[in-house]
Amino acid sequence: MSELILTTYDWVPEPPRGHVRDLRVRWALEEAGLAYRVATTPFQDRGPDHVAAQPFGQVPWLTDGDLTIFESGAILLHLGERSPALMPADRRGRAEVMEWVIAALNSVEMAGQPWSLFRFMGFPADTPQSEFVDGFMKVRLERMEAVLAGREWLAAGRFSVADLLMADVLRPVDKFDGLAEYPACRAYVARATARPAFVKAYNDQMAHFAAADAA
Ligand SMILES: N[C@@H](CCC(=O)N[C@@H](CS)C(=O)NCC(=O)O)C(=O)O
Repeated sequence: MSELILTTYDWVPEPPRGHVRDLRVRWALEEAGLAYRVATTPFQDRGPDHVAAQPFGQVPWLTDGDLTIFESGAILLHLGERSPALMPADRRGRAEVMEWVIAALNSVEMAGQPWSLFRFMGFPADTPQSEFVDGFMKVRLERMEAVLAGREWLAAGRFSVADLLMADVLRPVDKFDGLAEYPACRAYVARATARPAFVKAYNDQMAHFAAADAA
């Protein structure tokens, strides 16, 4: 098996710590028990090497031998191929995991990211723009609430990368108390983030950026 290298920033400001998307990949690697090391790229000065690995100048990316993969969803699906702890091997189970991975990114994060950013930036709540963003979030959360009221995990009757990703997508919404009216969603995030692999990944990310401060 080739060495796995996860690249994240060398440093980020305080507010996004605990939410930088290398966390998803750390979490998956910990769930799978796959050995890896963390490499860094400058946050402040994003050069051509960075853009060659991640065309948007963002993080994370994963190096797996001669492969370099960007986009957290693609990385999680790649790791799912490497570990049955992350994705079942059967055709139906894999299809379910893949649809929920894409749903997390394309249906839920697409609404959750602007919703969280509005709060993070402190934009006023009583504007048409804010109401639009709230409405978009609401229709997605209503559907997620109905789904999660009826099952513990999203795909194939078991925990998978789909849950890891969906829970991470819902975490910023929960942080700004956006799940208060969605108890099944809130319990799902709590259930997923109580897993030892999440706790390890979270603590490792926080320690990584704290070490950068100290340096
Ligand atoms: N769609 C990308 C998004 C990556 C992303 O937003 N990365 C953030 C850190 S969590 C970043 O690098 N932000 C800095 C920037 O966009 O300049 C993925 O899921 O990997």
